[in-house]
Amino acid sequence: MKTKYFFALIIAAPLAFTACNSEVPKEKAAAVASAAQQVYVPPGKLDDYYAFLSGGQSGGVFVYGIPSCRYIREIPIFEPRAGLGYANNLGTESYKRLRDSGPIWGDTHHPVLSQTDGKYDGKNLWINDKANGRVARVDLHTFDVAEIKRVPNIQGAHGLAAYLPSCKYVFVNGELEHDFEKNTTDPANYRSVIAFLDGQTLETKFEVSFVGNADIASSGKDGKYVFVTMYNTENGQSSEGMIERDRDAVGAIDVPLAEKLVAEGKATVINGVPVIDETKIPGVLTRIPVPKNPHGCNVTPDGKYVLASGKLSPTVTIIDAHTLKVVAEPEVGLGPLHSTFDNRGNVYTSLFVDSQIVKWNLEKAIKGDPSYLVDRVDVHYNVGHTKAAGADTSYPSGDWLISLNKLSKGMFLPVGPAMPESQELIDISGDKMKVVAAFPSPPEPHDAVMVSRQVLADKVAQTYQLPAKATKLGEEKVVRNGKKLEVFMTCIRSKFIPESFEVHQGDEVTIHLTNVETVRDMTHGLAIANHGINLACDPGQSQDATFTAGKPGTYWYYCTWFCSALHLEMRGRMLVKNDGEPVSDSLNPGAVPANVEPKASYE
Ligand code: RUQ
Ligand code: CUA
Ligand code: CA
Repeated sequence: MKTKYFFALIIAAPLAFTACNSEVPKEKAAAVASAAQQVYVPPGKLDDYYAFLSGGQSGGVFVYGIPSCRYIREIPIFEPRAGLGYANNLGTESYKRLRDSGPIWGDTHHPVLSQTDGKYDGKNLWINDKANGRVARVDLHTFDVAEIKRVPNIQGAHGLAAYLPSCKYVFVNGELEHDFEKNTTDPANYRSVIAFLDGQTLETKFEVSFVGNADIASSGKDGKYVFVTMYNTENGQSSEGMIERDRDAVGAIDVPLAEKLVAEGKATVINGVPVIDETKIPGVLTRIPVPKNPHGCNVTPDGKYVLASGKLSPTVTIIDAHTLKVVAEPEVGLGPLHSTFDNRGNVYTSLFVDSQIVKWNLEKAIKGDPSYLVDRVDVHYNVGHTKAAGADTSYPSGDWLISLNKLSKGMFLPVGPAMPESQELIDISGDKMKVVAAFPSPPEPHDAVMVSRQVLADKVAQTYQLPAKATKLGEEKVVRNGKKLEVFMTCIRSKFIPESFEVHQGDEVTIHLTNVETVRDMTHGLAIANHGINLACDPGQSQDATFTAGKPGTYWYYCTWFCSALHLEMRGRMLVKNDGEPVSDSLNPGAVPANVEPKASYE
C-alpha cells in the first residue's frame, strides 16, 4: 500500500524515528518506520478512504481520512454546534428540525451507509440516537443532515442497519423495554420493537413488537431476514435478572411476511404505527438460541451466515442465514463484541476483555478445523466495535480495519483526569495484522464505516444550490412588521449587504443570510456582538438567525470565517434605537448593493 509515497519516506522516516522518538527501541525501529510509511499521506494528497465515526454522546459523526487518520470534519446532528452554525439559535432550520424531533442532545451509535447492488453508493448515511428514539439521514452530497425523525414506541433505539439489498428500509431496534401501548409501569406489559423506516423520509412504516429486547442489528442480503441480538430474553429489570438464562437469542425477522401481515390488516396501530405483536401473531420473529447475553450481530459479505458475538461467552455463534440453524460456535477469546470481514474469508472479532482483535477463518471454523484461529493482535484498550473497509457490503476490500477502543490509558499526552477516545488503524492486507496508527477523537465513537473516496468523488457537491427562498444579490431588503424585523441579507467577499439596519430594543429580528459565492470553501459567518449569534453560511446556502435586539446602541456584526484580505472589514452595524426614535427601513447608504459580482476564483 502507498508505494507511491515510498521514495519521499525513505528520506523522511529515519529522521522521524531516530531524531524525534527516543522511546522506540532500536529493534522495533524498522517496523515503526514501515508503519509510518503506510499512514503517511503527504500534505495536499488525499486519503484513500473516508471513515465515518459515530460521535456517541457528542451527538454527531466525525469524519476522518484513512490511512492518515487525519480528522477532517464533524457532522453535527443531534446537538447544537455553534461553531458550525448548527442548530444554535431559534431561527435556524437545523434548530427547528432538531427541536421538533425531541431533545437537543443525542447519543449516536451506528453509522450505516446506503448501498446499491451490494456496494456503497455514496448517497446516504443513517445514524441512530439511542437516547431519544430517533434516526437521522445525512445527505452525502453536502455532508449535512437531511432528515431527523422520531421513531414511535421505541426506547433505546440501538441497533441500526439498512434492509438489503434494496435499502428501502432502515431498521432500528429498541434496547430498553417499556409499555408503549397502555403506558403502565408493569413489567408484564413491557415490550420492545424493531421498527422499519422508509430509507428516505424516515417515516416509520411498521414495527414488530416482542417480549425482551434487541441490541444490535444486521441485514441478510436477499431481502428476507433481518437479524438482531437479544440479551434480555428474560425481560429482566435488574442486571442479575438479565443474565438468568443460559441462552438468549438471535432474532430473525421475516420481512416479507411482516409486510404481508401489515397489508392484511393484522397489525394494531399504536401511536400512529402498525405494530405486529409477536406474542399474538407468532411466526414473524424466530428466536435462535445462542449463549447468554450476546452482543454484536454481523452478516457475512456473501449473506450466508450471521455471526453473534458471545460477550459473556468466549464464542461466536455462526448461524446459517437461510435455514436459521446454528452451524458452529468457535471459541475466539474473552469478551467478543463485534465481527467484521475481509475479502478472503476471514473474520475479525473484537475482544473487549482480552483487548485484542482476533482473526479467524470462517470456513475452517465451520468445518471444525482446529487451525481456524489465524492471528491476534493487542489493541489499546478494551475494544468495542471494529470495522474493516467495506465489511458490510458484499465486497469488503480487505486492507484496513479500525479498532474503536473504549479506553486510551497512556496512549496520548495526559490531559487531566479524562482522556480522549482511542482508535487504532490496523493493516489486514497480509497474513499477520499490523497495528500502524492510533488516533484520538472526542467522545465517544462506538462504531465506524469506511468508504473509498472514489465512491464519493463525483457526489460531493461544490456548492449548495441556492434555495428558492434565497435572497439574490441586489434584492436585499428590510421588512418591518410591528415589533418584528426581517433582514434579507447577502454576503460575498468581503461584504454584508446591507451593512447596517435599524431596530428598537426588544424587537424580534430575523436575519435571512444568503451566501451568493459560487466557489467551494468560501464560507462566510455572521456573528453579532453580545447577542449569541453565529451563522456559518457556505457557498449557495441560506441561513436564518432569530433573536431579540438588546439595549440601545451600536452592535457590530462580523464575518467569522477568514475569507479574504478584507475579512476583518467584512462587518456591519445593527443600530438599536431608543424608544420613540424613528427607525429607517430603507437600506442604509453605503450598504446599497455594491457593484460586486460572484467571482469564479479565490482571488
Ligand atoms: S454497541 S460496543 Cu452501541 Cu454498537 Cu457494541
Ligand atoms: Cu467573510 Cu470573512
Ligand atoms: Ca440474558
